[in-house]
Amino acid sequence: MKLITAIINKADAESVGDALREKNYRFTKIATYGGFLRKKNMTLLIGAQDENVEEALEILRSHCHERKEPVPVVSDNPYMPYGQYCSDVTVGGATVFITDVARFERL
Ligand code: 2BA
Repeated sequence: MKLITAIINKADAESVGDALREKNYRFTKIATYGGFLRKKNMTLLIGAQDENVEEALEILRSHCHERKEPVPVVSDNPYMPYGQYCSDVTVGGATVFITDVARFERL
């Protein structure tokens, strides 16, 4: 068994959840924050059998989209006050960690 930890955009969470439910995956959604942008994102914990991992990743791949997010440009230049100029970073589709589950119990 594997634990798939997927950090996704909040905006994609509903459609990913629907698609996972449709295929009978069990998962937990946690409201999280990105350390860099400090914006809300969503983390999914998906416990999946080894043979289902690729299908779960395919669901994430097809429902999680890249987005551009503005980041304020930091500059020493007094003519560029903080927050007035922005640059874009590309966020997502999904940041995924796959780990082996040593033991799984529902008590
Ligand atoms: P954030 O930490 O808010 O990062 C949002 C986006 O900002 C990142 O998108 C990346 O494009 C950029 N970014 C992050 N750190 C950066 C840095 N030090 N310098 C320049 N640009 C930086 P993604 O890579 O798609 O990550 C989306 C979210 O996934 C992250 O939100 C964070 O919550 C999570 N994440 C990404 N990599 C992670 C990791 N190695 N460990 C834990 N969480 C991670």
